[in-house]
Amino acid sequence: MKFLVVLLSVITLKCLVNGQTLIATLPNLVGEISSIAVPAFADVHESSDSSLPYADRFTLYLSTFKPFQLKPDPVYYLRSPGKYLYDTTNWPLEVLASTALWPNNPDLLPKTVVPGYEGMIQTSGFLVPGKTKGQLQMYNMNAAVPAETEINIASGDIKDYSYHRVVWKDMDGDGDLDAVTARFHNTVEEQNFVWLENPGQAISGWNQHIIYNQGPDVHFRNIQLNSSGLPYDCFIAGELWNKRATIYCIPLGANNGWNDPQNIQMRVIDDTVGQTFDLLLEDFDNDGRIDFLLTSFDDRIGVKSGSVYIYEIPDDLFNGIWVRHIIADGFVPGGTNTMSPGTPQSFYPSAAYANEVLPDGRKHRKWILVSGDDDGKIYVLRPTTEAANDFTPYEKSILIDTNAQTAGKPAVGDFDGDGYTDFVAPGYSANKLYIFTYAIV
Ligand SMILES: [Ca+2]
Ligand SMILES: [Ca+2]
Ligand SMILES: [Ca+2]
Ligand SMILES: [Ca+2]
Repeated sequence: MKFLVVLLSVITLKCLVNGQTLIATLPNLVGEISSIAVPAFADVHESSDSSLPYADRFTLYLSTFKPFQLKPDPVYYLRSPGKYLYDTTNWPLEVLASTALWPNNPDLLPKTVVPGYEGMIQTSGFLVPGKTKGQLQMYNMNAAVPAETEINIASGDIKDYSYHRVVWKDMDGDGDLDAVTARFHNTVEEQNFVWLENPGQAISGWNQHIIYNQGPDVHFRNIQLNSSGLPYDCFIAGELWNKRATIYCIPLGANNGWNDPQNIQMRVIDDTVGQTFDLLLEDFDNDGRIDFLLTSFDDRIGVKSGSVYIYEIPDDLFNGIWVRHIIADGFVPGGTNTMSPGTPQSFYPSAAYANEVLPDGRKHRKWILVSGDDDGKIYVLRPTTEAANDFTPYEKSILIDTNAQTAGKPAVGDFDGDGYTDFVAPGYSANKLYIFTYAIV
């Protein structure tokens, strides 16, 4: 009997080990779409209406831009992309609007922000002449013609600003979600970390409140963390123009919150890794502690190479050591005034893999999808171990080489509900969308 139990355990263990090793790192290419020029940032949002059939809950957004064309650039959308996953010959992508100069990521507009609106907020603007006036345009995707619901909540801008991300957060404690964003004017001349005050209705020109000047400019995220046992509300940023990763915190519940500069404690996490770009705040080794993942491009002459880092967040945010690990490197962009890599996103290849319990009772570590941006490739980074406290470099695999200058930012999700993760990956310079799935096709 004892022998049988041991034998069964060995068999079970072997199956699990085999099950893990058998999962392919890369998904299958389902098809390519060539009908959209210069596809840049893709994102898929899920409706709050869970009564909809699964595939109909999702809308795909795709921004495009032409740097040297002095007119607005189209943003496209596709409802229920999962319905078209295996039929890439004729994707019914439609123009949502063509009113933004250099649209960046189409960010989520949750239903709870303003009454009657649910959908997307389109960030825009960049440093290229003619494209410097960005906007924050909200769209109600429940409307029959979403373009008619367009509202620019940043219409009060008195200068040209570039916007890349909106994080929804109640910044004044009145119960509604305000728009927190980072922006820059004329690159190094001015950066603002700012929030726009929700007026409680869908109108343009929200009141603006500066959180911090000459700091966050492009990408940032919000997180609650303890420092020396005390709770803080924090933003961590990759400051592109200052070339530093930073953390800004206030004591949780502090009087006047983020609106009293005296409340803000700021620390430079790292100013030695070049042009810091985008980040994730997640527990990447499943040890119960949030970690900080950063993409950055070392732009020094003779280096010109990008990396993906994970930092361990110390018990003391302001005095402790943020231990840095390189999980992937060697991202080399082509051309000049270019950088690599771009935006990272974490994912599991399937629901079964996400839910699988390992022999020690823990879950699999998440994988990372990262755009190579100006190296023209998109990558999958897979942990080489499931162990906690082990940040040895990840396995770096090329998902797609577009064989052109710049790749875009993919959309990730299970769009058709078959339990397998799907990607819509833009090849910006290649003028192609690549459709992948982890399902066996
Ligand atoms: Ca509020
Ligand atoms: Ca309000
Ligand atoms: Ca961790
Ligand atoms: Ca799927």
